[in-house]
Amino acid sequence: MAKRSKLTQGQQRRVKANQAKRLKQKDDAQWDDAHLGQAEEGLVLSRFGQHADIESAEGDVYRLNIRRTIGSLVTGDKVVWRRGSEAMAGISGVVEAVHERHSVLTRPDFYDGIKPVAANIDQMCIVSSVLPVLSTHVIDRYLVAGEALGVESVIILNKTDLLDEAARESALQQLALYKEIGYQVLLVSVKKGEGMADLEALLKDQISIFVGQSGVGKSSLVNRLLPDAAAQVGDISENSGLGTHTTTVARLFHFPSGGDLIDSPGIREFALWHLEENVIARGFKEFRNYLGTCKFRDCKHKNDPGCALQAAVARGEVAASRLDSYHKIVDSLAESRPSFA
Ligand SMILES: Nc1nc2c(ncn2[C@@H]2O[C@H](COP(=O)(O)OP(=O)(O)OP(=O)(O)O)[C@@H](O)[C@H]2O)c(=O)[nH]1
Ligand SMILES: [Mg+2]
Ligand SMILES: [Zn+2]
Repeated sequence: MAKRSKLTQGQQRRVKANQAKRLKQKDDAQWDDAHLGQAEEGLVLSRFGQHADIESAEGDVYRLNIRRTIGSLVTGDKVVWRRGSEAMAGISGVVEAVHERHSVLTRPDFYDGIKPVAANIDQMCIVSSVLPVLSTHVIDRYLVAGEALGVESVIILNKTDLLDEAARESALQQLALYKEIGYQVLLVSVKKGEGMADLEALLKDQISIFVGQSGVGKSSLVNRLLPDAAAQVGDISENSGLGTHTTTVARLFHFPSGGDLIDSPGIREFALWHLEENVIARGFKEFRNYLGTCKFRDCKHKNDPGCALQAAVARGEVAASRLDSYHKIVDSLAESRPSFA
């Protein structure tokens, strides 16, 4: 389901060089085929470089090597693995193959090209907070990624305990737009417990991922929902008011009553340069009725005569802020796409 990559030649060269470097790194535990047990099914909880924590069918967790032949493996992948006759250097066996995924969330990375973040997700929870500011542009970027992926997106505003009445009113006003477009919006507070029952109900029996900028409280939410999770929680920088990138790899947790939750590392800028312009436009759900009805086929939806989207904004059917956001994303494509060809 992931879009095919659109990388410059220079980017492709850099990615290849980086992969080649990785392949040269030596295995620290290797078994002959004779010392490996039968194939077993497993679920990837977390991946660290050439190792992954896999949950067996019995619910036990093992740290395993990943066969070099495996192209990509991320949290949420279903895999086939084999147990080593004995654990070596804390490694209990080898992941041999990855089952087909029904979805994979990807993001472009300067050094690694298109990077998968997590697989087999049903639902993306975009966590935001009011500190330093509530950014609807950041929300829009994640919504585009979610639409491109074809999964449900939910907007979660955390840290409502920091809002006085006026600030809460203004946040609600900003988010009302998203309810109109058709997204669920939840106001929560890890500190005060607001909205936690609703959030729990929303996550039940789904495979969900928490995404959002560093410091918005993704891991804090995980710990509140699943007290045994013991996810690491970081500080907010006093200078910038931004998070300090505490979570470094995605990790999957189970709800005792059904459903999985993936905590993911905060990303400062969720780049979208791996997506085509028309995919980005369709990522703005409410634009879809108008796309293809502009006077000119190559309409940029700016000052072009006969632009159906501009007309929809003028009639109040589409929010000007969303069209602005669209243009900001499209304008940023050229800048953020690395070009060292
Ligand atoms: N006031 C308040 N602070 C909160 C709330 N939830 C989380 N925090 C604080 O926000 C800070 C960052 O929390 P984390 O859970 O580490 O944030 P994160 O989104 O996981 O960040 P990364 O792992 O860096 O992506 C911590 O100091 C938390 O105590 C809340 O509801 N209210
Ligand atoms: Mg975290
Ligand atoms: Zn147009």
